[in-house]
Parts: sequence; C-alpha cells; structure tokens
Amino acid sequence: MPSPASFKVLSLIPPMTQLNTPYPSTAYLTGFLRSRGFDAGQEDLALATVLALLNNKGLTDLRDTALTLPVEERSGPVNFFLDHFNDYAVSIDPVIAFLQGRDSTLSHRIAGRGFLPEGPRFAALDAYDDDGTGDPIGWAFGALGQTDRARHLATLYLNDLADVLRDAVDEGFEFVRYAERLAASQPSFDALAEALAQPPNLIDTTLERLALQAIERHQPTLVLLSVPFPGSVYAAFRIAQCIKNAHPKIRIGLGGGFVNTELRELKDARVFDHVDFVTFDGGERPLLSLIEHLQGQRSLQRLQRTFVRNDAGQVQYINMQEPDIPFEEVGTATWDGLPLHKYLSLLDMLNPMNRLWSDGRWNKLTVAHGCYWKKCSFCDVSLDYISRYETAQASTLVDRIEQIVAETGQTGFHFVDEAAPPKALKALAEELLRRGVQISWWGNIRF
Ligand code: B12
Ligand code: SF4
Repeated sequence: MPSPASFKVLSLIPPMTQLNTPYPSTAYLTGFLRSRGFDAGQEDLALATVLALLNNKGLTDLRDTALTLPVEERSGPVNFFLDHFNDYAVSIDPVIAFLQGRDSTLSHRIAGRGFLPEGPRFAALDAYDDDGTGDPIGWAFGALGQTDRARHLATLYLNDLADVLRDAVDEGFEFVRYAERLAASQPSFDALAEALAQPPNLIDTTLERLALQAIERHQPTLVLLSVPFPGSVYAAFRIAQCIKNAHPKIRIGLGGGFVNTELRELKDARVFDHVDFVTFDGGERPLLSLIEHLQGQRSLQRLQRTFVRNDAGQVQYINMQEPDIPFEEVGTATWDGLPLHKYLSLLDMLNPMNRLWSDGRWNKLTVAHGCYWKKCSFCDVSLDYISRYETAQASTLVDRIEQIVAETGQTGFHFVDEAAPPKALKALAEELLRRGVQISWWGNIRF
C-alpha cells in the first residue's frame, strides 16, 4: 500500500460539464482516496469559470473585449449586450443569486418581465401562442408557477450572455460544452495543439487564474484532470498547460469518460507535453498504482491501464494485470470541497423530463459498475465501464446514500448508471423502505 503521508492529490473538473450540480468523477476519486487515508481535494473549475465570467466585473471585461471587435463583425447578441450593458451590469449579480437559490423573492421582478434585458434568446417565447392573454408561457407555468417562470426567463438571459461569450470571445463556448469541436471525432491532436498554441482569450485567462489559485490553495503533488466529454477536453489541456508552466514539478494525470472511449488508441506524444499520465476506465486501481509509483514504491512497468511517454519520447501503454478495486470497496463519493450552494438551477427547456438535467442539485451516484444488459448491437461492450458489471450489497448502497445526505444535506439522487439495473434498484428500494430513508431518485434506462 502507498503511504499516504505528504502526498496530496487535487482532482479538477474542467469546463464545461453542467452548472446545476457537480459532475461526479472527482467526488468518486476524492472519496476513494480519502477512504485509503490520502489527503485529497477537489475543485469544479467549470462552475468557477462561469461564476467568474458572469458577475458585474466579469461583464465589464466582456464588454471591453466586445468593444475591440470591428463594428461590422459584431453579432446580434453582441450588439444587444453592448446597447443594454447597464441593464446587464445591474442585474447579473442578483440573477446569479436567484438561480443559486439565495434570493427567491426576486422571482416577482423577473417574472414581471420588466427587470431583465430581453435579448435574442427571448424570441423563442414568440413561438408560443398566447391565446390573446399576452402571456406566451402561461400554458407552462400557470398563475402560480412564478419561481419556475422566473427561472426560465433568467436562463434565457444567461443564454444570451453565453452567446455573447461565444461571438465576442470564443466561438466554441457554451454552458454545457466548451470547444467541443476540437476533440469530438478528431483523428489527430493537431486541432487541439493549434488551439493551445494561441494566445489565451478572456475565458482562457479566467480559467488559468482560477486553476493557479486552486494549486495555491491545495499545494498538490498530483493533479487529476477528469474529462467526461469532448466538451471538456480543450479546457483540461489549457489547465494542464498553465500548471506545467508555473509548477513543472506537479505531476498531471488525465482520465474520464472521453479518455475511456476516444483515446484508447492514443499515439500522439504531444499529449504528454501537457500531461504525464493518461489512464483508462475505473480510476481507482490505476490511481493507487500511479501514486505508489510516484512515491518510489512501484516501477513504471507495474502500472495499470496507463499511457506514458517513455525515455525514447514514444507513447507507451503499460498494463500489468492486477485486479480492479471491487465496486463494493470503492468507498463513498464525497462532495466535500465543492461549493454546493453556488450551483445554478437552470430551466432551459419547457419539458418536465428535460428539466431534471439542468434544474436542482442532484447527488450523483452509481448503483452498480458497468452495464447489466450488454446486448445492444451498436455498443462497444468490451469497454470496462460497460462489460465489468459489479454490484454492491443494497446495504452498502444505502450506507453510501445516508452518508451523502448527511454530508450534503440534500436528498435528491441521480443514478448515473449507463443503464439503470432493475434487480439492483429493486433491492435498493427495499432497503430504503426497510430503513425508512426518504430520498428522491431518478436514472436512465436505455431502449
Ligand atoms: C450519466 C451520463 C450522462 C448524463 C449526465 C451527464 C452529467 N453531466 O453528469 C447525461 C444523459 C445528461 C449525459 C449527457 C452527455 N453525455 Co454522457 N454519460 C453518462 C454516463 C452513463 C455515466 C457518467 C457518470 O456519471 N459516471 C460515473 C463517474 C464516477 O464515472 P467516470 O466519470 O467515468 O469516472 C471514473 C473513471 O472514468 C475514472 N476517472 C475519471 N476522471 C479521471 C481522471 C483521472 C486522472 C483518473 C486517473 C481517473 C479518472 O475514475 C472515475 C471513478 O472510477 C457515461 C458512460 C459511463 N458509464 O461512464 C456517459 C458518457 C460520459 N457520456 C458521453 C457523452 C458523449 C455525453 C454527451 C456529450 C452526449 C451529447 N452529445 O450530448 C452529453 C454531455 C452532457 C453534459 N455536458 O453534461 C460519453 C463520453 C465519451 C465520448 N464519446 O466522448 C460517455 C462515456 C458515454 C459514451 N460511451 O458515449 N451523460
Ligand atoms: S444499455 Fe447502454 S451500455 Fe448497455 S449494452 Fe446497451 S448501449 Fe451498451
């Protein structure tokens, strides 16, 4: 076993994933490492970046950037923002507080439609028939659904600002993905390398500042960058780049759903200009071995599912067979260190099912590891996160649930299994009933 002493791990969520609740990988890795006695911390740089851009000072910087654009290159959203800048400047901090659940009575003013500047995104409301009432969204919210109505309007307002960031700063910016095109279905590292060689824009400098502040706070030996989606790859590399420049001794690992799916044939050594290790699949086993290695207790050749750049400058895959950490023993995810009261409950689409994606701070948890079904013809069922189906006892799961509720004070759970496993869910439901644990939960089934 690696000695936990003086080894500090910092797990980071790069922009963008989602804004209403943290993506769970750092919570899983941090909970696991702490269960093994390590000093582990985590930060959500996706939320932090958005909050740093969307406040009075951030919008002033955005206006200054937008004003540098030649007049003929300013898009509709940019012109609207510049024309109504003062309305944005006074409303942004209250709107963020409202969406964070800190100022609920603001809903009256927002829903009254006199408070927010209504940019191009509000045109979507014209698509609905108001039946002569003058209220095009009355059908969705009725007379009393004022908080939800205000949340929807505030979301349109933020979407207008996201469009300004896209048009004035970076064409790849969106709230749930960032520069996705640079990583999605890219045959090579060229597009990313080229983008990373560009001078940093307003979003990059904000992200870099926040990343370096996180490093100062945590003083890590090892940084783990988790990239679940193509829309968080570019920012992960920007973070790695600035950490390497400022703190060349810090080791950096890259992993997560995108890596597990898209980087299995990794050949381009330039990736290792920015990160030191790329690992696949369930992070627990590779991470323990990696830490042992960095502490001088394990040779490089005895790592699991890890790509490195060897002394000859070539990409080398190392995978010494060793059993994975069973799902029963991965510990309980922890949200400690993440600013749970700062997430934004957005109401993007007027569809009761879709609102679950972006509204509310759900605790994310897996009921099992892998997929119980493994029969879809289009699916690569050889991947570990699908093929290795492992359950935990219902009592272990409910222990985890109780611990998470005690830690976060919140009782909503999103079960993020690839495909919700009916048998395990039934056992879980029975154990919840037996203990009288009151939670709300939802998950995804696959047709
Ligand atoms: C639940 C889920 C969703 C949900 C919730 C998303 C969310 N924001 O939380 C919904 C349905 C909304 C969704 C949407 C999308 N998803 Co999705 N989703 C999943 C799913 C099934 C589980 C994710 C999860 O929470 N896992 C639990 C966590 C704890 O696991 P994990 O992140 O993999 O972390 C573990 C390891 O990877 C590793 N690890 C992670 N980071 C690191 C870092 C280091 C350094 C190390 C050592 C290890 C490590 O350790 C962790 C613990 O073992 C995965 C498939 C899967 N089974 O993983 C797809 C998956 C992540 N999604 C995927 C995609 C593409 C998307 C979308 C982009 C689809 C789209 N085109 O819109 C969107 C993006 C949405 C967004 N911006 O939030 C892909 C990503 C891979 C790829 N092709 O790039 C996956 C892998 C599915 C697939 N095979 O296609 N998704
Ligand atoms: S349910 Fe999902 S993970 Fe399971 S086999 Fe089908 S596509 Fe693959």
